[in-house]
Amino acid sequence: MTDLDVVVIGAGFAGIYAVKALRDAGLRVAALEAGSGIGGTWFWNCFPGARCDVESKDYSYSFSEELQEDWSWSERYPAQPEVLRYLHHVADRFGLWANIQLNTTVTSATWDSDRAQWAVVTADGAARTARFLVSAVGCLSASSVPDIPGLGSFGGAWFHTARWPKEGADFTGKRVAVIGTGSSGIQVAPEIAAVAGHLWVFQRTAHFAVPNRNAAVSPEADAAVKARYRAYRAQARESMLGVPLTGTGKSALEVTAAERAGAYQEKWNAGGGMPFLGLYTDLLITRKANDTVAEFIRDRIRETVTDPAVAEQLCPRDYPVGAKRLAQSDDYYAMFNRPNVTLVNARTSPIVSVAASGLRTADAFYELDAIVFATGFDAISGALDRIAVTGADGLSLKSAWAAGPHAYLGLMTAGFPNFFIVTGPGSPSVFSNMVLSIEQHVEWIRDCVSHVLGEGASWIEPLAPAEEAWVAHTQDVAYSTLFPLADSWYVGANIPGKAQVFSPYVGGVGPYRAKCDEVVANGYEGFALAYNGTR
Ligand code: N01
Repeated sequence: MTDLDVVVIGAGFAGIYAVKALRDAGLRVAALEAGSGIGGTWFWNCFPGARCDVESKDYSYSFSEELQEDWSWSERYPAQPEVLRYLHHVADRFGLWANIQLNTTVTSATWDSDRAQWAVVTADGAARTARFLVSAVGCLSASSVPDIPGLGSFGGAWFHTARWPKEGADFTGKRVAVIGTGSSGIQVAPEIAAVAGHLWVFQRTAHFAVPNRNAAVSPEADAAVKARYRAYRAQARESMLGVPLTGTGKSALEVTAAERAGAYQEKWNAGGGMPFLGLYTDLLITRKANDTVAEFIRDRIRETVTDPAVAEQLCPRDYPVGAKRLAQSDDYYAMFNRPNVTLVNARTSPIVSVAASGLRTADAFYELDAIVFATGFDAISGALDRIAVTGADGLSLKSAWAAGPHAYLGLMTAGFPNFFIVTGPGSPSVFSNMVLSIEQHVEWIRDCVSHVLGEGASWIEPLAPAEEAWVAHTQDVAYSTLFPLADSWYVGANIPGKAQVFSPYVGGVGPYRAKCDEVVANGYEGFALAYNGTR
């Protein structure tokens, strides 16, 4: 008998719910978590300004009506500490701590076909066996620091936003560089600018950002959400992004310029990225439609930033709005009006090296006390790449994914029996409200595990042709949109040498859920069960 029925890797939103769901299904389950606390992305990304860009009423579990009732969010867009408090509340409320092992980094997982089990080894040398392995490592957990010569010689302090020190960092009066202007850089820079002596923001690619308009959630608003939560959640599950949105249902090009401008302004005033992109049906489909919203945002940047030359540099031009994650901030662009903030063009003047006292670009040297890397992640496959996962016949996941990560329905990949990936490549994952997509995957996995056990089978794995057909479908859907037009982490373009494949499924969470349900209704179509260890 194996030590456990299921090993779950990670204890963020996905791992926590996997523990709850699998344990409730009567399985012996443990989540192994590298961090010293639960929370995953919300544990590691504790940098100042870290805040969710999905509304709290959406970015929360829906599996328990009692949980929904007894938790009240304080803000429309929750800040990192509140999300972490929520996850602690969930672990306490459902008694999950006994099934979670912290400070436990999984280093390898090896499938044994003879025994029909996984052997999971952790950094402390301990080994556990389990029939099923569930990856809940997250899409954005392997942080990426660019390989800049001389970084080791830097005499000041340096940080990565996704490995922020728990004790915090004091930038008061300091000379600070922020490198990177994606969602993380856009959130952290204004916080640093507020206290720093001087802040240089190194921008390689300008990024679109829209306002948050964050606000406290009043008791009345909280009660109103709770009064119709069940119907609201049902709507979310059928939606495109996992959040009910009210768009116009029209093409951006079929309305007048004045009507469009009015609609964009309304969304700008209301705040939030998803409502913006859902406004017209073709904003993410045709460049001409997208250009209308791009120009609207560029106009707001020009209106906000007083130095016209700086404003122009902050105007993104290289990619369609939304093809990189639309950032949200109420103060990022205005920050450039502060006398202690300088924008550095790291495209025309790339960073070349770091020395003891600062950072050198192609044409200047910046004396610094601290460097903050907001340079993102080896996304989607990076965290699994850092674990030696070996499937049947000695096949390593790294080699199976050498040409880019892939999985049937984003859930399982051929050659890796009884191995499930929560929000894996080929699922809506990062193109949706992650919590909703996590719940759907965890419930699907729980039911699949119960099915395998109920059938008396040794294992389940996808058939290669089914996986290939799904991957081809995800590509077709992606390439009918504007998403692949950006050099983004969605395609792996941010990691030098990484194979570039657009892996998330952008066809919408509603259609995706229907497909997953249909596969089950058709007797796990595209999957094969093995009996008595025979493939
Ligand atoms: O990372 P990114 P992120 N020299 O990859 C730059 C989620 N998230 O951590 O675009 C100079 O988006 C790079 O430049 P370029 C969200 O899904 C959510 O900000 O490659 N610059 C880019 O500007 C998001 O999309 C929230 O030219 C270098 C930046 O670093 C995802 O996480 C908050 C460089 C990286 O941007 C990732 O966001 C935070 C170099 N050598 C994150 N290397 C919320 O919920 C990289 N860059 C709000």
